[in-house]
Amino acid sequence: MVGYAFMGAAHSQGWRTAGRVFDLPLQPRLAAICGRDATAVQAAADRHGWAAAETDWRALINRDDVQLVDICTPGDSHAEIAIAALEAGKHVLCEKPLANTVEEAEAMLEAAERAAARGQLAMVGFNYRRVPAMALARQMVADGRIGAIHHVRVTYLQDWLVDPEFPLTWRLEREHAGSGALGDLGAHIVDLAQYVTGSQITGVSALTETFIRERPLLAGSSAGLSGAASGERGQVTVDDAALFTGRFANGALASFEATRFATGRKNALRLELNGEKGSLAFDLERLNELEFHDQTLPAGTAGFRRILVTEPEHPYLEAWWPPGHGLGYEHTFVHQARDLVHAIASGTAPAPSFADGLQVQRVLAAVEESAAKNSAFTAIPAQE
Ligand code: SOE
Repeated sequence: MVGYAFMGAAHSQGWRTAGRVFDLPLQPRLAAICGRDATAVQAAADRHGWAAAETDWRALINRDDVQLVDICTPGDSHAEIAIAALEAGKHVLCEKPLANTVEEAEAMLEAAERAAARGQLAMVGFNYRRVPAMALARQMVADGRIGAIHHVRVTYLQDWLVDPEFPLTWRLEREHAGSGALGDLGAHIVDLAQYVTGSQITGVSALTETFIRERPLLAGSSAGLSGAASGERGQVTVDDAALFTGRFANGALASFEATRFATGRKNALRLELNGEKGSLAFDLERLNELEFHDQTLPAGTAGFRRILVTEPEHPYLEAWWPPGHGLGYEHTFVHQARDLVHAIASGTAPAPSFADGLQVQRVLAAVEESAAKNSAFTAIPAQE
């Protein structure tokens, strides 16, 4: 693994737990973790159960005891590390968004395609696909339970930037993060909406805004999302919020909202689909539930009902607790590890692929292009 902050910790937990909960065809071995600060990376190795610590990612990807490289660094290093790891013969898992630009994502896909010919796999870490209720929603859509979809409504709301004194961490710098709420949160909901509907976004009209343009610089390194502020100030170079409407290839109209300024909303991802035969609604803050309205029932008894997604027949639930004993955020990373191990063992291309990651990147780029032209409709080239 390269990187050991928030996502590194979440992925580490996934790798450590997957083989203890699920019967896996291969056992993940936490060989080595890498970061630039020798003391901090050794502490991360000890805390998360990695056998060794490295301070140079090139040394890590060339280790003989490493077969899979998991990239949990800021977006500006994804392309370089992923391409080098694939060229070094390793499988790759890369945290979302796949890259900071469409060009980088294209180069990563090319490297992944060359590596696939040698039997190597590459996957993007869109972990919310692995919420059981989201996998169930996708199945229900594919089974025709809500029929043709008319509306896709998705929001991802957080509030950790509303304080103007919150320091200028890497997530607020374009050169490191690529974009702001758009790439960090918008990437998730674009991927999730395309995953659940099984259809792609073909164009968008967007607005973005940076509400606070100057913030205190970081005094040292960041921890989690935040860090200590210094006396100096610097420019915020990414969006704080992105709103966009879109069209799907299946004919649906969609609306998306991604913001870090929704006071009181901590990690509020909501998705609602309205189809000719019914609707589905999901709220990440109640992630063991999926709401379903069946329009084919008599009007007098129809209406949203809550499916408690904790039955052994539900996706991923066969190995967990008895019905009603719910899961949380961290389990999505366990499921991600499980799915990738199965893909590696069977030699099957995993999803979301780098092609899926590139498609999301194209949507993000179209959002920025549209916002720069005051919400002009911006088409997205179709992709296999
Ligand atoms: C911060 O906004 C963040 O940690 C994202 O970077 C993650 O991808 C998301 O899962 C939770 O919020």
